[in-house]
Amino acid sequence: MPKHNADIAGIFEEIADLLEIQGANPFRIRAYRNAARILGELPQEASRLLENGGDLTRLPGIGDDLAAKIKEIVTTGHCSLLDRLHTELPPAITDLLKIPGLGPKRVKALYHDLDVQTLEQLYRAARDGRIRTLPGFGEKTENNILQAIEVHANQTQRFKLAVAAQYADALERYLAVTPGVLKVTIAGSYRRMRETVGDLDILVTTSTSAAARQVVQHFVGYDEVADTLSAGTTRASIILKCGLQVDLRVVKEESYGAALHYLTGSKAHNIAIRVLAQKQGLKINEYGVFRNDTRIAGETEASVYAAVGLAYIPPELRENRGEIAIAKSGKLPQLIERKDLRGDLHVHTKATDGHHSLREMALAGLSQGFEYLAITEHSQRLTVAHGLDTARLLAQCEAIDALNEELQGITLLKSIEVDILEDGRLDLPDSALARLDLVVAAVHSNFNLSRAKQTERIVRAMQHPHFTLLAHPTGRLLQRREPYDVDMLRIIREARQRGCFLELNAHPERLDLLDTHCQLAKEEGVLISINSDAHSIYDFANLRFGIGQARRGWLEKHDVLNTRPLTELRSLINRTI
Ligand code: DGT
Ligand code: CA
Ligand code: CA
Repeated sequence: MPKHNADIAGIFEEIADLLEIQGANPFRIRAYRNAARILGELPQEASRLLENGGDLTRLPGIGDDLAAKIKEIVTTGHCSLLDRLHTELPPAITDLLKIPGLGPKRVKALYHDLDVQTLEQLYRAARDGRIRTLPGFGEKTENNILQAIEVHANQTQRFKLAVAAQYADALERYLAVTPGVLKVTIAGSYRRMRETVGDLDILVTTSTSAAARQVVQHFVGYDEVADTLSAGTTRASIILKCGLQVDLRVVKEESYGAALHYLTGSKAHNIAIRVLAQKQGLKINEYGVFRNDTRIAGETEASVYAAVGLAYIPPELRENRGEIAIAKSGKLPQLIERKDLRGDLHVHTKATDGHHSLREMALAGLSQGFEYLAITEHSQRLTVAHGLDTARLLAQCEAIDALNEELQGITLLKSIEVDILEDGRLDLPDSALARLDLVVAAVHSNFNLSRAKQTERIVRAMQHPHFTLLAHPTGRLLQRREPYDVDMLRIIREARQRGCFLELNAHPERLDLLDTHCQLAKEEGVLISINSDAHSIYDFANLRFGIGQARRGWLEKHDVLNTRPLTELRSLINRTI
């Protein structure tokens, strides 16, 4: 029975997709998409809110009808509207949406005009050149579809980190209260904070073998289990109803560190460590570090690293990307932590497509321990988000000035998330931008320009005297839209030359910049701003994933712009070049 917010959000997304394929009223479709987003970002489980007698209609964007649907899903595990839509449309139609580049609008055209209902039929239609005949498709799109189907066929499903986190947190709580359990730790790519995970790997410690067997039984008895792949005395594998696989490993306390190190990976890191150990006449496995047959380490991860002459390497660095050599030299970075952030430079409000007022966002920022928030609404070109024109922007500036007079402990900075137009101009006049504390700029259109043109477009935007920060620099949406083709090194170097900054957007679908680009920016001396892109007071919770990504990119406190106190920030964002 689906209980987690991610399950309910998934149902609402599917409803929105199916309604759009049917050609339903756009407002109705949008309501489901908004609700899915709100649920996806809600820190508390909706099912628990209901259990405690909470009122779902108090959540932004959730009216009586949606609240009733959430309740129906939580209590029955079904949504009758979705069941009905499934009978009205071909069963495999949603598979088509998994092909990058195919949204509900295109699927609607393929279905209504070419009667394409399955991936197989899509493939044949593309191969036979029928797709290019549809209005708005063309030969290039047809070729892209063909390629995408081939890639899709070779891919196994991965889960976004934030989605996996909901299942991981619940399972962790469930196992933690199982009799005989001492420690529960989620290892694997999840612990390394990879942006997507293939499966979850859970490590549990017990003091006896009998307790271990009991934990395995308890694990396979979890009520979200759809299928048990294997269940032994110290290990088991299950598939949850959402399709996520979970592997369990139970060990004794004395092996905790060695087992955790093994299960955390990455495989490449593990292999490199094992080779290093062999050179020193040591053997490493899940049970410990051994010299001949004597165990010399294994109770903690730190003891494992120390046994091979290394400092403790944080999980996010364990990708065999140079971390072992650096650990040997004792110069590992002091990775950034959530508590180092003093503000957020990308925040929306109700004035455009956010859900809360300036005041509500300010108070939420304050409760995050922040000293400042930059208010960054969309600009006029983004009509779907009711982007601000000059007059509305200036009105908001006045509202911010007034609120700043009144607020204690937090300062709102006047800003904008201005569109970068196709030719690199910004979507508001200089006179308006000059009034702001900083200008955040982003690409929201023309994603398919050539590499040279896209790079030139962004570089031109950065040359604008008021430009401060490039938001979500690659534009990718995880599993939905590939990054646009740009020369990131050139952009990073331009930023350094002009005193600009790049964002690491912490939204779970973006996580943009990528980790390797963060590392590049650090090497080139360009500061990164880790921002939530909050559209509601709940979204600051997403910073956790941005911090994970930043740590994977080797970033330290001093590499991050929004760790600076306000006065220092002000002098950094005050462009002189
Ligand atoms: P995923 O699940 O695809 O997102 O990635 P991981 O890293 O969680 O990989 P997974 O679940 O296949 O295995 C969990 C950990 O177990 C992995 O990070 C390292 C360790 N491991 C798996 N296979 C091997 C292996 O062949 N050799 C070594 N040394 N370690 C392995
Ligand atoms: Ca895994
Ligand atoms: Ca696994």
